[in-house]
Amino acid sequence: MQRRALITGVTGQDGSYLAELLVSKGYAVHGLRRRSSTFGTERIEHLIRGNDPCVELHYGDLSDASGLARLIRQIRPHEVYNLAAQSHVRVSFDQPAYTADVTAVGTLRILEALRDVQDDTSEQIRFYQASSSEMYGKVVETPQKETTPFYPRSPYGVAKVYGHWITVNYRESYDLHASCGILFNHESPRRGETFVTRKITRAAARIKLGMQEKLHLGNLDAKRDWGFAGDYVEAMWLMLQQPQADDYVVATNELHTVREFCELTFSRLGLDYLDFVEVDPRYFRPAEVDLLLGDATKARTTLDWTPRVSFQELVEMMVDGDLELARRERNAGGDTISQHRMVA
Ligand code: NAP
Ligand code: G4F
Repeated sequence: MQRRALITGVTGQDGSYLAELLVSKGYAVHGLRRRSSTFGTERIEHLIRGNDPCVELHYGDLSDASGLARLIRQIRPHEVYNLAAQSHVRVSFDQPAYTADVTAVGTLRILEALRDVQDDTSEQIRFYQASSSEMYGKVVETPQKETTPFYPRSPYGVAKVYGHWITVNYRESYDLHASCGILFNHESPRRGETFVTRKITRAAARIKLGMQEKLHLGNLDAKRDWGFAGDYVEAMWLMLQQPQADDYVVATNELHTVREFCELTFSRLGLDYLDFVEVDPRYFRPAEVDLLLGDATKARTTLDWTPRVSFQELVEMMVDGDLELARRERNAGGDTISQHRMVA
């Protein structure tokens, strides 16, 4: 029988890579999309268009409990991947209540729908929760692993801690097959344009082509463990193939600063970042996460998962993608960036 999967957040970076992976494995893939005045499906156009689309989209929102319950009853998925979230840390300081409603309570709404439908189905539905290294925040040990205590530093991080623990609680209370992937930062050419890596590669490519003069950033000394999103969605799928649900750190165990990301990006284009990058305090956060470094030993030994794309390859992939995009924009004679002065 063909397995059915439901992905919330299918229009986002990870949702698009996960949908591709599940389609390649023969799943019937369903995706939750929220209503917007624009299409918002750029990352998955190749999966939803044509006579025989690979992914079926359904309108819904993590704030709408009854809609989520109805959808889950209708699809009866074998696997549910909860990737939807207000996922921007800086924005969560501006929209803390909204972030809590979607990123924290939204997870509970899905778990409640699963708990109800689980009672009248013979097969156990498997659930994946997108937990985050941001939960470690002001880290109490390095590297961080599954047993490291959480100390979140943003409304987003706090909301993710709730989503994490409510998932663990439903696993222990109702025998749900519910797993949390504690994923460290992962990027790609499909990364949202206001996350720091994509902001850098996008701006550097435009600077190279004379379409932009400067790049304004916040804390250049922040350290992160950056991997490739395409590698990380494989870990999500592997977690749901295990006989027992559990929680796993997914990371590269390599540390780099924002400054290093700038250096590599600009040098790929034959430029020196010092000539173009300016620090703008508007991009500082009320509370910063200085360092995140993950220990993915458990994912490596239990899931047989290892990252394939190196840091250097990731930067090159993103720079090359954005150079191509900037060329297309220039040739079309337009400037499609409307948000590069937004504070995020
Ligand atoms: P992303 O690109 O920002 O995608 C977020 C997705 O959630 C989008 O599809 C978005 O829809 C959807 N969404 C937002 N609010 C919603 C709502 N109220 N109802 C339904 N859908 C909603 O994020 P990502 O980088 O792919 O990350 C995927 C998940 O992993 C997120 O939960 C994120 O917090 C978590 N995570 C990410 C990382 C990372 O480094 N990327 C690391 C750890 C954890 P629109 O397209 O309409 O905006
Ligand atoms: O790219 P960022 O916005 O990612 P951040 O805050 O680490 O969050 C991302 O990773 C989390 C996993 O740990 C996810 F859960 C979350 O959903 C998201 O995907 O910022 C990275 C670092 C920060 O320290 C920030 O202060 O870069 C620093 N930074 C410096 N200048 C900047 C900027 N970040 C942004 N977005 N914009 C800047 O101009």
